[in-house]
Formats: sequence, structure tokens, C-alpha cells
Amino acid sequence: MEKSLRKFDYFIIFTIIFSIKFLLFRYFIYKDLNLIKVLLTELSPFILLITIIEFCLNKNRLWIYSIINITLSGFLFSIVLYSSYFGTLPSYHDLTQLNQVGSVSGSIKLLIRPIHFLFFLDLIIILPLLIWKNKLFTERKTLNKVVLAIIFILSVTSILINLVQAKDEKIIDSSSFAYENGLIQYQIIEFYQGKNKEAAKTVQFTTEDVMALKGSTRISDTLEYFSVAKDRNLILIQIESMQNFLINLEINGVEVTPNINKLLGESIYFSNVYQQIGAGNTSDAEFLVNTSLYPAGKQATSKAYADKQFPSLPRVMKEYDYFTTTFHADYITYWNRQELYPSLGFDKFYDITYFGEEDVIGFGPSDEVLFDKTLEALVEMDENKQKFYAHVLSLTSHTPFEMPEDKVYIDLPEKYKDTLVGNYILSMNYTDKVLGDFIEGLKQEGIWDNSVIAIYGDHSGLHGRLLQEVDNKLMREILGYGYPIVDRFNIPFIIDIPGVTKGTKIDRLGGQIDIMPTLTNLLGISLENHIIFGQDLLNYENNLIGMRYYLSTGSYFDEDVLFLPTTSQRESRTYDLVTRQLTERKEDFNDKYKRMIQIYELSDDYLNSLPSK
Ligand code: GP9
Ligand code: MN
Repeated sequence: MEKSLRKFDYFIIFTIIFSIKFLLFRYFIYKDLNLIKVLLTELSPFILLITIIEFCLNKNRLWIYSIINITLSGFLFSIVLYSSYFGTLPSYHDLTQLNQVGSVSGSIKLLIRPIHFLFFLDLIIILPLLIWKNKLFTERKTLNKVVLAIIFILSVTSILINLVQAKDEKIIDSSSFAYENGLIQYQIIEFYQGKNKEAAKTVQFTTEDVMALKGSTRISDTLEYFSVAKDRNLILIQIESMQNFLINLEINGVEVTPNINKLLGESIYFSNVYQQIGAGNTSDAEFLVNTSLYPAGKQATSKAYADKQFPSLPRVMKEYDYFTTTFHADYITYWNRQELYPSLGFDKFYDITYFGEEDVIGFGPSDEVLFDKTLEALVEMDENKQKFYAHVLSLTSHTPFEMPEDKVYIDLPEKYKDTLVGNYILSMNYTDKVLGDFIEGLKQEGIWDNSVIAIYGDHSGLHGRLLQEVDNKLMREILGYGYPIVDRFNIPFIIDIPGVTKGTKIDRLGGQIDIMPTLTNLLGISLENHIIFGQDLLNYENNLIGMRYYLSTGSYFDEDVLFLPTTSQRESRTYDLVTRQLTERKEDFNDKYKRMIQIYELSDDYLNSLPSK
């Protein structure tokens, strides 16, 4: 009797432990403490596992349970940290990209809160108790097999009903889906749907159809700025983590980005442009600006479409006799770029093997090395009378923004010391400084006047739980209001055509998807037979842009608002793009929401229909 009770103990104890862990998990992610929901959604796979163990094992069950318990604790703990960094629930795709954890690892210490260790509390208390018990009762006897069989059948049935019902449901918002169906079932269905993608079909739509879905319109009959930069080199600079609020920002009378600010006097500056990356972060920004298509969303586009050949900016520029290159000081394998660059059709890629491992800051060689050696390569192309497109990707200003002392060039007030915001500002100031040297170099080498120089940010640097109380306070001081998500996603986009552009600020809505068509118009390059999802920001208005992964699917920016649909965590809401604040607007946002989802479907269909490399 005593022995069978002991076996029964395991069942009960681990069911309780797993329930508490999922309750904690759902509290951290959804602020939900509904135990019934945990039992109904999260627990069935674990009850099934426990019954199988009880059926099959007479020995070592405690160790098996403990391994499952430790794995589950680590798994839930990592998902909570991941969600607090990325603001979204990871899918199994993210687990297949663990070599990319460098994006987060430098920031983990900023994300962990003591309360997160509750996931491991039982290991300290319960494990020694159970081990001690195990020594007292070594003989084993299986729990009543009939009871086990009933529990087994019930849990299998509940999992199957759940999977069959949800398997073809469209996963619009992964965290809502996981909230309703359970974390494990969500992963299974995500995997199932990924494996059962519709076969590639030829697409039946045009860019005009996309424009109609967006509601975009031409500003005037004449095509402004068309071909004004014909045959010039294109130097497109992507600045790591650069947000728009830095532009013209002064702290105690000191400019944070003086070199970029100086350019504004002779550039077109788009101040109302937003990041649109998916799970592929930096590499998705590279994809967006080179294709004007939507990224895959839940996984890096460079992985999801690794085998595809994209119609792209490099490819179309090659038709106009440009030599196309990309410069990034990291290893090319990061974000699967060894596949992405051939997919995009670049002629040549420069990675760490060219830049060398000198002057490493954080992720890799410093931006100083990047710009110096990029300049050398550009000078060589120029000397060979080769017009070029150079996509240059900076890296130093990546989280956690820790700069060596000798690379700090401005003094910030004491209150910024050792804060995320302070470090962010110092690292952006560093990048601006070395960018300024690069610009000087281009001028001295005679390349500047014959080029178009465009600059934009890949995504936010200040986000989520990385920000402590002190950071939020500093941001409030900097912006003059609390730090809203509109400002988080707002990136600058600047185009300088020396001798042509004058200091012009445009606050028309745009996204990274619009960068390619805006540039091709200036270069006099036709995209006539291309399917693109962006638009030339100098000639079209009434934009509609979306962002996957970091915002729930169907969220959109239009000329007035950022709209976020209802999710498991919050009711739908809108932010005014002028005041940056939450609005009380109650009109029907459903129409544009549906159109946004349709746009993603078309972009996915198009990507699926493309030929292999
Ligand atoms: C990696 C670098 C950083 O090569 O571009 O990527 P991120 O973490 O910003 O996606
Ligand atoms: Mn990045």
C-alpha cells in the first residue's frame, strides 16, 4: 500500500509541479493566473508523458521526471526572457536558430529579474526531498493500470481533439494562439503548418493590385526627382539599432549625431519611417531594402527562403551595369547570409575574413575598421571606373552598447552613467563619428560628388524589458513624453545626392519596404516588371505598412495611426502618429487590418512562387 502510494506520489507531485510552472509562465507572458486554463491547455502533453513513464518504467523514474522538470523549467525560463526581449513568443523556428543567440546573449543580464528564478525554486526544495525518499523506498510497484489507462486515453483524446480542431486555423498572433491552445500544441501546429505549406503556384497579381490594397495614390502627374542621380554610385548605409529620435538630439548642448545632422542640410530626410523586420532582425532589414517584399515573419527570411532567387535591387542594378557589393564585419554565416547574399544577387560580399579580427567591440570588428576598409574597396572600384552599389552594414551600436573608454567621444551628465540609454547614446555617437570620417574619406577620394548616399536604421535599440526605471525616466526627459512604441519603431531614412538635394524634411509615412523604389526612381532605374510591396516615397502617398513578429499580425501604420489589433494580452488600440500617444479613436479599423493581412498573403505567395537559385 505504502509503495503504490509512493508511485502515486510521483504522479501527483509532478502534475502539481508542472501545473505551477505553467501557471508562472502564463502569468509572466499573459498576466493570467487561471489554473483551469492551465489544466485544459498546457497540461495534457505532460500528463500523457507521466502516464507513459508510469506504464513503462519501474526504475529511475525520479531521474526521468527530474530531467523533464529541469528541461521544462529551463525552456519556460528562456521563453519568458526571449519574450521580454523581443516582445513576442518564440516558435520552434527560433530554436532552430540558436546560433543567432548572440543577438540576445549580451543583454541577458539586463533582462533577468529575481522573480524569474521561481521556475527553479522547487529544484532546491523538492529534489533533495525526493532523493531522500527514494532511498527509503527502493521497491517499485506500478500504479493501478486501469486508472493509468483511463488517464492515458483521456489525455490522448484531449490532445488529438485540440490538434485536429486547430491544425488549419490561421495563426495570426502566435501568443494568442498559444494562449488558447497551449504552448506545446502551438509548437506542434506551427511545425505541422510549416511542413504542409501550399505548393508554389504562379501569382496572378501586379504591383498595381498591391497599391490598390494599400490605398496608395500618386502625388502629382509629374514624376518628381526621376533619374536625378543617374549613373551615380549608390552607398546605402544601414546603421545598427539606429532610431529616429537621435536625429538632431542634443544633450546638455552636445549633439549626439553631429555628422548625420550636418548631412541633413543637403539631404532629403524622411522622419516618419518605421522598421518592418521580422524574426531575422538585421538580416531582414537587408532583405527588405533590397527587395521591397515583406519578410517571412516568424523566422529569418534568409532561412525561410534560403533556396530562392529574389528579384532585387542588386539584380536590377546589374542590368544597368553596376557592380554590387555588401559589407558587414561579422561572419557571413550569421543570419545565414551565405545563402541570403546569393539569393539577393550581390556580386561580392565582404565579411570578417576581409575586415580581420582587429579592434573588436562586442559583436565584431569596430565600425571604424568597417568604414576604413570599405573605403579602400570602394576606392579600388572607383579607380577601375566601375560604378557600384555598396550596401554597408554597421555593427558596433548593437545591444548592450558597451563602449571601451577610449572610444567615448562625448560627456554625458552623471545621471546617464552606466544606464542603457546612456550607453546607447554613446555608441550611436561613436558610429556617427566614424561615419563622419568615412564621409570625409569619400570626399577626399573624389567619390562623394558622384554618389547617392542613403542612411537608415535597421531596428530599435531601446526596447522591452532592457529598459529599467531610470532609462524610462531619461527617455521621458529626452522626448518630452513617456517612451511609446511609435518612437521605438521610428527609424530615420536620409538621402543625400550631393549637388542635387537640398535640406528637405518629409513627414510622409514610409517603411523599410519603400527604400528600394524610392532609390531606383532617383537612379532612373525602372521597376516596371517587378512586383514590389513598397512605394516611391517622393511620388506616392497614403501608404499602408505592416510589421510582423514584433507586432501582432494585422497591425498597421497608416498616415494617421499605428493600429494594434486585440491579442491575448491586450485589447486593440491605436497610437496617433503625430502626438505619439494612445488615442480614444473608436472608428472601425477592421478594413485596413484585413487588407494588411491580405498583403502579407500576397507577399508570401509571391516569395513561394519564385524559382530556386
Ligand atoms: C549580426 C548583426 C546583429 O551579424 O548584424 O544582428 P541583430 O542581432 O541586430 O539581428
Ligand atoms: Mn541589428
